[in-house]
Amino acid sequence: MTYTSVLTEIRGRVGIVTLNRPQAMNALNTTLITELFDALEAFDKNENVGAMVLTGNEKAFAAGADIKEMAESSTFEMVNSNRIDLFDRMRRFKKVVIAAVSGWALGGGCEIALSCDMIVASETARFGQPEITIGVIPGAGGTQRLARLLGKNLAMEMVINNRTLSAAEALQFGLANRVVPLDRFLDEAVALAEEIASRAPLAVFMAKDSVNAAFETTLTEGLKAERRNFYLLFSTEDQKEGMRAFIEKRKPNWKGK
Ligand code: CO8
Repeated sequence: MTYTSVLTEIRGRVGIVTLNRPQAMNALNTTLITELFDALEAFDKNENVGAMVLTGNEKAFAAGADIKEMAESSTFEMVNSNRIDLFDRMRRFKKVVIAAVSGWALGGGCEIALSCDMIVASETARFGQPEITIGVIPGAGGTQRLARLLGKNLAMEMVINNRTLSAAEALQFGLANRVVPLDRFLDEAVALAEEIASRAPLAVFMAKDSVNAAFETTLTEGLKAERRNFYLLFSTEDQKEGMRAFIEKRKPNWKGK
């Protein structure tokens, strides 16, 4: 498939999707959002890919939804456009998606990073939800994910008063997994993804599914979901292989079955 606004590449077992509208700070117009999720979906189904990295450029991961595209839209048009609905596709990916963020991750750009499974940030990364400054609020999960991740007070400040987080603050408050020098942010994210890609695929999927359950349900239901996934893994060849390899003091050879 040929894309106009994203670049795709497979490095080792890692599928990399790069947002590529640098002239507009990777503002998320309909074409970019559609291509971005199509590309991730293709990697999710590709058996040569074990994990994915989503990135932008050094200046901008993404500066939010394309303001020029939606400026004159009515409520009716926004409801009927599928722009925000496209974001829901992020939750269906079975493989881990790591956001490699440098520069601005604002509005919808911050929301995409938040909906990835992990975030590797460069020292220059800056996260924010500036929608309030243009008369709206986050619409693709920002209020919910920031409140869960950072707690009510900081989320309120970010969403209501355009408080941005530096990379160091993002690390301190648990939004970013790690902060690395600017010239290494993509390589570090790819190295982390490569490590994840080398693990038992079904166990990775179950692990991701179980952690995500913590944000969806009560503790009792979450514990049940975890236990079901744990028991289910005993029906896989990889569970037998992993445990036998430990006992036989050798590296496991995962089959993804
Ligand atoms: N939409 C459209 N164009 C943009 C956007 C944007 N979000 N951000 C930057 N651009 C364009 C600029 O208009 C400019 O274009 P031009 O050269 O034609 O004038 C070009 O990118 C370069 O930008 P700047 O000259 O402004 O660059 P600076 O380095 O001075 O500033 C900033 C960079 C700080 C990132 C600044 O551009 C900015 O503040 N951008 C807007 C950030 C923002 O308000 N984002 C929130 C948007 S609303 C949103 O995301 C709602 C999400 C809802 C769910 C998603 C639905 C799809």
